[in-house]
Amino acid sequence: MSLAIIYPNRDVSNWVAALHACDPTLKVEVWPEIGNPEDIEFALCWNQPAAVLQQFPNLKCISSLGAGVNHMLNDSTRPTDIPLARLVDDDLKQSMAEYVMLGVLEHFRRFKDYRQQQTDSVWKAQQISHISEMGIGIMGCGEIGRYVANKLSEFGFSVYGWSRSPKEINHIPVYSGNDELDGFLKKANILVCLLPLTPETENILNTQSFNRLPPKAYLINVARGSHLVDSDLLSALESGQLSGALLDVFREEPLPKHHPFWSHNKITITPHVASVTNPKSAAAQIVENYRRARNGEALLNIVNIEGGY
Ligand code: NDP
Ligand code: OXD
Repeated sequence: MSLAIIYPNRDVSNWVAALHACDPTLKVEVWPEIGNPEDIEFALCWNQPAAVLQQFPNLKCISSLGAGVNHMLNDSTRPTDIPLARLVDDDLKQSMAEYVMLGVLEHFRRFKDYRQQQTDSVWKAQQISHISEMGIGIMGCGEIGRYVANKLSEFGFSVYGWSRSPKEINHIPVYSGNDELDGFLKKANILVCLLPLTPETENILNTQSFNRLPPKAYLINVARGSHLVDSDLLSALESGQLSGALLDVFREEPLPKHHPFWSHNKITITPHVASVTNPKSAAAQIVENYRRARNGEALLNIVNIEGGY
């Protein structure tokens, strides 16, 4: 019996090594080189091709290779009677916190202006507000959002959260539900999207939301490209309602060469690298989940399929 890694067009030797470091006896197969499909009990997937999961009649668990599961839930060929798990991982949280902190500080300390000034040989100090006056709104206070919120708050920013259900995070005010969205947005000089992509959150970064933010707000989207209405971002940058954006995720990835975001001087682009799963740190929970699935025990980090995350 074995575990299959299904990650098309990727060298997954680091995953195989990390899984074997946790359990040298584990039989790992890498799709499409699967011996007997009946042996596969656990599928570890990222961007699996349609219908691939239907080949395995003895599957006991499907797991995302990342935190997000929208790619799995959108696969209409996924066997719906098999439980779905995802990754919750300390390295993933830390790495996301590094990325968001960098984006926040770069904007707050006006480094883009200084880069332009260097190009123009201009010596001029830019005005900045006090760190405590810089409101940062974190949309999505789950495993990653909560961690990022705490790091920014510890650093001295005024941090606000927004989630579906009410919750408490240390000294950070958390707004919840659609009724409290406007109250949350109006505090956010920098808006960070860390929501899962669901039917409720798709297109949530739109003109209406941007207009609720303080003027010249800054957007950081590290969640999914389909949270953002691309044309609404371009209009908000044009009008000055938004002063800039840092985008790590896009509706189509890789971002097509002709896309207007590439050449926009107020947009910074990274290629979906805000937080990349580290096999060495994530492998143990996968091996443990495989053990649990085989023994019929409750799985770790199970996805609420109805809720969409
Ligand atoms: P979680 O599932 O732990 O957290 C999701 C949060 O979003 C929860 O706080 C949840 O609220 C909130 N939420 C969900 N739906 C709504 C809604 N309709 N309205 C308001 N709040 C809502 O996810 P993670 O923190 O682990 O990951 C978040 C996302 O980050 C992933 O789904 C993925 O898309 C993205 N990601 C991106 C990476 C990158 O490199 N760019 C890397 C890793 C993740 P509640 O707490 O009430 O349930
Ligand atoms: C994830 C991602 O969801 O890398 O883990 O986007």
